[in-house]
Amino acid sequence: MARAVDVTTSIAATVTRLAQGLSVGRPGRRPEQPLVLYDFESCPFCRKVREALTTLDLDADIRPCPKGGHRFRDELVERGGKAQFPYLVDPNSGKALYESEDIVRHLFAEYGDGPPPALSMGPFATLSGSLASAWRLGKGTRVEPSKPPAQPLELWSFEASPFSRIVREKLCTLELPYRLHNVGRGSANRPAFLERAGKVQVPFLVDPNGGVEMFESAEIVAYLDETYGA
Ligand SMILES: N[C@@H](CCC(=O)N[C@@H](CS)C(=O)NCC(=O)O)C(=O)O
Repeated sequence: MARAVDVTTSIAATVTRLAQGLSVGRPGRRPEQPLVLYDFESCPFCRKVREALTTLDLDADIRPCPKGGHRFRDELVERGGKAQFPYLVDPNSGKALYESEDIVRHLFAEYGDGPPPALSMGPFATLSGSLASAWRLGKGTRVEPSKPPAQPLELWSFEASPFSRIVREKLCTLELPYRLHNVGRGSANRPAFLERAGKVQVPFLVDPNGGVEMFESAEIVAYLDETYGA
């Protein structure tokens, strides 16, 4: 996909979801242990959960499960019993959940200070989330052959960021696990991010396997393809 089309359709996806997953809103207590999410980027149900993670300013360990992949799909089936996405594991509450709206309700109940926003739930969220994926012409859906990293990567991002989406899609199709650091507008994590990265700009990728730190989405995608694409 030409770069201009790539960026324009990613912006269209954000607009189609009315910029859900842009800002932090009413976060509550913080989890002690990291949340784990099995998802794939283009899934509209998974999008609802990722938007909630940004709204609640929560990090998560992402286990990408693109269609045709085995690296984490097989692990999920062993863990939960079926290949259905999203699936959230919350070691803090001892809960593991399939249904997206159950997951969003759980996240707001445990880590929020109020109910989920109306736009984050229901048929409108599913429909607009599907339309958002349609703009992306299937990106972040099907597996591409890849080599597994020895250690998970780290990505600073927020759900509505058009440039971060392009990187998340590539991490997804290559089945590369990563710690997602959400730094939406108003995030309490932004000062630490500024300290760590030198500026507040997303996406920001850290690959501990190669000692690599990068900002630019097109360069990150090229790096991931070169390093992990088979
Ligand atoms: N009601 C479920 C629907 C989840 C769902 O249908 N997920 C699709 C992906 S969008 C799925 O798991 N498909 C199986 C697959 O991709 O193999 C929810 O809200 O979580």
